[in-house]
Amino acid sequence: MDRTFVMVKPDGFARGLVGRIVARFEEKGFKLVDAKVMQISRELAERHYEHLKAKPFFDELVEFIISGPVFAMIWEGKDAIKNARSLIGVTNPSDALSGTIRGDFAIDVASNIIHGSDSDENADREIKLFFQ
Ligand code: IDP
Ligand code: MG
Repeated sequence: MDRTFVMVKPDGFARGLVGRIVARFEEKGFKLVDAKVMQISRELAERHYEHLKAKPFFDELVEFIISGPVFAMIWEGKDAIKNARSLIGVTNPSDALSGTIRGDFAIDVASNIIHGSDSDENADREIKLFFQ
């Protein structure tokens, strides 16, 4: 079974969306492997998003992700990375379909409430970064 890293970002946590997001993953058929509330350090944020360092929004992204508690999770299931990304919806909530988490709960790309790993390599890397 594949595993993926998913995280409710500070906006989703502050809005009380953790329970509904966890329910969607359970309803889809994923198995919860591990989860925790945590405050991300600046160093961890910069490592997590290091592939985006050249982007104009990088500083804003780091400030946002360390601005409050997040809910970090490991989910297990068939094609976990692909299935989780389908549940989450595309990056910009304006383009995300209704029925997806970003489509239903978010309106702005800078605060799109949830992260999901985008490849096997990044899932492994992110699980190690956040859970070891
Ligand atoms: P993803 O979260 O859908 O995988 P990435 O391209 O990995 O999208 O970008 C990471 C995060 O950076 C996004 O979830 C979003 O919060 C933020 N982001 C992406 N594009 C922009 C932008 O144009 N302005 C502000 N933030 C952005
Ligand atoms: Mg990404």
